[in-house]
Amino acid sequence: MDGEACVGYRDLREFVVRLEKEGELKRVRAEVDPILEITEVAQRVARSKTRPAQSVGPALLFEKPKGSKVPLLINTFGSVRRMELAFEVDKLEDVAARIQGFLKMETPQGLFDKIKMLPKLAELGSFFPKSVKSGACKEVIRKGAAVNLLEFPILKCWPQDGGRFITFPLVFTKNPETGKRNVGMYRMQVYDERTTGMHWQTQKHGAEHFRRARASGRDGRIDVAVAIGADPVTCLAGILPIPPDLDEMMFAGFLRREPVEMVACETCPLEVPAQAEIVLEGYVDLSELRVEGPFGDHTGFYSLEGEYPVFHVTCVTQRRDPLYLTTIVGPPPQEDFFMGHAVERIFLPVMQMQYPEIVDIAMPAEGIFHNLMIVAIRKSYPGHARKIMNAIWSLGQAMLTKVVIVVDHDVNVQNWHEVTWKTLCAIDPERDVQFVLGPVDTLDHAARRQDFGSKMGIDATRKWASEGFDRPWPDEITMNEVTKQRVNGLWRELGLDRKG
Ligand SMILES: Cc1cc2nc3c(=O)[nH]c(=O)nc-3n(C[C@H](O)[C@H](O)[C@H](O)COP(=O)(O)O)c2cc1C
Ligand SMILES: [Mn+2]
Repeated sequence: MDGEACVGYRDLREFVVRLEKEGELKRVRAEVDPILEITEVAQRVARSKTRPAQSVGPALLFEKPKGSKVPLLINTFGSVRRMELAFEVDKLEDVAARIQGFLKMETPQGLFDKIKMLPKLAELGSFFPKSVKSGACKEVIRKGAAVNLLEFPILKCWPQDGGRFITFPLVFTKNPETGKRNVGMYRMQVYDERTTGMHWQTQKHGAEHFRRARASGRDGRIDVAVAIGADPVTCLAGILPIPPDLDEMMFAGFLRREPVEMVACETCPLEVPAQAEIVLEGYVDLSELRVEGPFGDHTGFYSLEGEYPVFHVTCVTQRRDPLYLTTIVGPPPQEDFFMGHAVERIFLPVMQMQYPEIVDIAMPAEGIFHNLMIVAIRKSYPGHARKIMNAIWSLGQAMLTKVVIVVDHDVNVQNWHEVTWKTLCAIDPERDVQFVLGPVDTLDHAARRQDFGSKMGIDATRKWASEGFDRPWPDEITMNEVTKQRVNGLWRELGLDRKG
């Protein structure tokens, strides 16, 4: 396994120990209220004041959230460094390289090729989730009337929020037709001790399971289990934009280089990570919808109220001393920027596999992921930039991208200043902007309808004669080497170096 030892964190608390050792976590011993106060403290500590947000404040462990005996962990993944620690790599590109290694496995031709591939396939097989009989998440089991979500320090994040929200859940469902598992991170508004909202947006896999179950008229319910807090990679697996029916837990096993241990639920036929801190078991009634929201969202605005399914909790299993993992979204950049950034780095090779002309992509924090993607391509035929826009709009969750800017390969998309400068210089707006209609992000409050609206592509590549551009395209200004060398030689004599 890449010659590395298997040292996957077993659970969230092992990650906390590591973060503390690395100086990446601070404990808050004073009592702080999960109603708004924790948000304000976390914002002051964690928000970056500069851009690009490379390294910001530490993870915070609130030991005494007001009104609860359960400590609360937040901003756990809020820096590139902590993301690297979570994946146990020196840089996120190392994760991408491992994925690329697997994608590059070509279909074997002869017997020898097949044999050569076996170790890789065996390695892949060794990452499949492992069913275990029990686990730490079963230390305490409460059923029925003994269930009380209000014992947990669930945040009310922002003043106009409709209530308290569980913000870092792993929501487990099964496709009612194929039986395949899905895990998604969908926020859950707490209505009372045993009921929450289930905010799976319409294009997400959980929502699809719900619709399939409804269509087949099963007994009026779909089983749902929710895990809160597990080893860091498993926690992050809920946000991975992978195809439907590809198991997020398998992917998590691959990323952490060790299978995720799964244990059967007490009251429903689902499995959850055995090392989770807290597990909520229950069901979503197929005929029930309830008003959810408003919620201060990662757009930096409140998501409006909407009708969403309702999750009924029938059983809670947890550790004796659970940690409650949560996060806050709000005006960018927040912790979720680093989650999205990790996803961007890790999935770039997957995109390049299908579209090798893609040199790099960037999703700046202010674009909230779905509002803006900048793509650099090695352009090789007329209309190439438009082909890539359409490719982006046909990919998994990237289909929701409101604005796609396509630039030439020599533009550094990680440098927003350079992108702005060169994009604005490269366009004749009427000619180079393209609009399409299609699915848009549920959180897009400006779209003409929820989930449906227009998207814009900007072709900011150099225009070619074969694209009907009949003027010369100017060169970018740079100094020639001869002059640079001459001035290098003169430099000391000029006495222009700044002191101190
Ligand atoms: C902090 C955070 C909160 C999120 N909240 C929601 C949510 O409430 N509803 C939703 O549909 N997606 C939400 N997402 C995005 C999904 O987790 C993401 O799209 C994921 O890939 C969905 O899984 P799926 O593709 O299996 O449906 C959130 C992501 C993050 C990082
Ligand atoms: Mn999925």
